[in-house]
Amino acid sequence: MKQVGIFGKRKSGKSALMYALTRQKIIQDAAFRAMEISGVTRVMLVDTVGVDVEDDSTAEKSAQSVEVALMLIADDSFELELAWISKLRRAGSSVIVVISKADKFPDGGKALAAAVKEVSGLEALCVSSQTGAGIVELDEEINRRLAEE
Ligand SMILES: Nc1nc2c(ncn2[C@@H]2O[C@H](COP(=O)(O)OP(=O)(O)OP(=O)(O)O)[C@@H](O)[C@H]2O)c(=O)[nH]1
Ligand SMILES: [Mg+2]
Repeated sequence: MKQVGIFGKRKSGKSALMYALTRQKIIQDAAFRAMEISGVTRVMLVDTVGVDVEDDSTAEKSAQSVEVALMLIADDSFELELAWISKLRRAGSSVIVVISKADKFPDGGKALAAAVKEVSGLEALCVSSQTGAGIVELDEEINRRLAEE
């Protein structure tokens, strides 16, 4: 089964995002009954320990096995995240950059996404697990990346 890993620092919102994505799937599948089984069993979402923990070997291990990786960025110090993005790509993962807890920013995370783009050239999706903003778009992007794999 294909795996989608959720990476980010401690308390960046990884587990909340996993729950929001799962809930989104369940709601969708309730509406499209025919898709129910394939939709639910098609991918495995993998929650990980923070990339900023002292012993990040379990995150390293996950990095080797996921087809698609979400890298959460929750504030404007994101050097470690950029280093992990390179690492994930070298391991063969397709990386989606996520501005996490977007509801906490007055502009919905747009300025932070622009800063990430300026430094790395990467487009980030602004997502809030709390309000649900961007969850559908993220779900669609994950599916696009999985289709490319
Ligand atoms: N405002 C806001 N708070 C959030 C959001 N997502 C998570 N949080 C809060 O941020 C804190 C950390 O969220 P978690 O989902 O546990 O983060 P985590 O990355 O799994 O944390 P660890 O597993 O401890 O590394 C909690 O207090 C959440 O309620 C969000 O989208 N918006
Ligand atoms: Mg967690």
